[in-house]
Amino acid sequence: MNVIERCRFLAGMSEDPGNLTRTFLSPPTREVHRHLGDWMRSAGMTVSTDAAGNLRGFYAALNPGAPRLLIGSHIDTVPNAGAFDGPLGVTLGIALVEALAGRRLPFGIEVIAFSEEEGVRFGIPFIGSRALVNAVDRSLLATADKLGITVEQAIRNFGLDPDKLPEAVIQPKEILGYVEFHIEQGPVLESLALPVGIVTAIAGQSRLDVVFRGMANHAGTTPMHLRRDALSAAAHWITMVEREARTAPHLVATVGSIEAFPGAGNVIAGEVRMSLDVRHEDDDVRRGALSRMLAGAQQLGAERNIEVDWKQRLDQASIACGSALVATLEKAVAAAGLPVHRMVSGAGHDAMVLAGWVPAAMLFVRSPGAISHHPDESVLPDDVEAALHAGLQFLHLLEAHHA
Ligand code: HGY
Ligand code: MN
Ligand code: MN
Repeated sequence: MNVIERCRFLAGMSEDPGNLTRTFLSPPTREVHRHLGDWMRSAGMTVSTDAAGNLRGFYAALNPGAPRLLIGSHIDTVPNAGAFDGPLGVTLGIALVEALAGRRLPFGIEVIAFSEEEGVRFGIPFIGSRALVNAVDRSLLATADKLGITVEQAIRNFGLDPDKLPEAVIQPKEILGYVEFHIEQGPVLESLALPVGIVTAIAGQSRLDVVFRGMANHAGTTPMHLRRDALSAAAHWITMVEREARTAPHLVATVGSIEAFPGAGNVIAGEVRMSLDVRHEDDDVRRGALSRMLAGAQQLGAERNIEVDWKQRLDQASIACGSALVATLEKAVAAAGLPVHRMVSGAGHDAMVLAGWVPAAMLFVRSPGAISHHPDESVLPDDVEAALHAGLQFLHLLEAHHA
């Protein structure tokens, strides 16, 4: 199977029959590990699973003790996902090692399938890559999902030992850097008719849980002026969030999930629980917009006698990707005969977690129709070939540099 066939094959491993949903260490993850592990071993890698559930394939260097290059991405998905967001970066990493056909380099290669990047199950993203930078702390381990299962328990349920998390941590002096191949998940490369793009920065993101509390009451007997309707207040606030997000270029804000309680058609909603996701490559712009959105919620609450509460789940600073590693990736793209286009990522990636510890570089692959986080997400075979070619040039340039 080629890279695309492998991604589509893995997409059949889901916790929801009929669509692709694979959250942190859910049962289908074990099947994905089995197939990735087989492909890694047949490419000459030794395979292990760390205490955060990251599957790690190691391709030894010519000389023991040489540094290693990390190539990775995530294998968890959003609900009803596409086949390529995450798995493309892992299967491309394996394909690069396969292309070496047993030839050893002056550095090792570690291909990593991160266990969790989307943040779907626990509301906190990057659990897999956080383990590599020693950022899975007690409070994260104690975070519970909707069923009350904590991250720690999910790790144990998968047969892993959270006490071994320190063994997952990388030593920066042993690492050349981290490179992640990823679909762009946006319209830029397609609009420019380009196959690949070099990521120069990854937008920062704020993720919150927001609650509006009014009072449930009878839909038929409660006059409009006597209501404390949490859902109509939330509706006003969501349009306020959208209006605020339109005030600055590249600023985006999304209320992606909303639950109304008690959730009956003949009962005024007494409580509404929403998510809020705000992003921008400039952290001041993002945080400024967020504080105006929250002030707007409080203003609405005061006007409508609605209690407003929120819990910040994530404040992930934006990162710039400008290391020598990125310059080498640019040279590799040019050496592969491809146009070099630099761009910002609106989506978050494991690279932003690792960038705090080691040089990180990302190569985007065009997303046809700019569709992602959707079953129609796809990639073009020629673009995957181009990414593979650039990846091999990248290894070649690193080899020359470290010979
Ligand atoms: O939401 C994101 O930015 C990514 O898909 N985790
Ligand atoms: Mn992704
Ligand atoms: Mn994603």
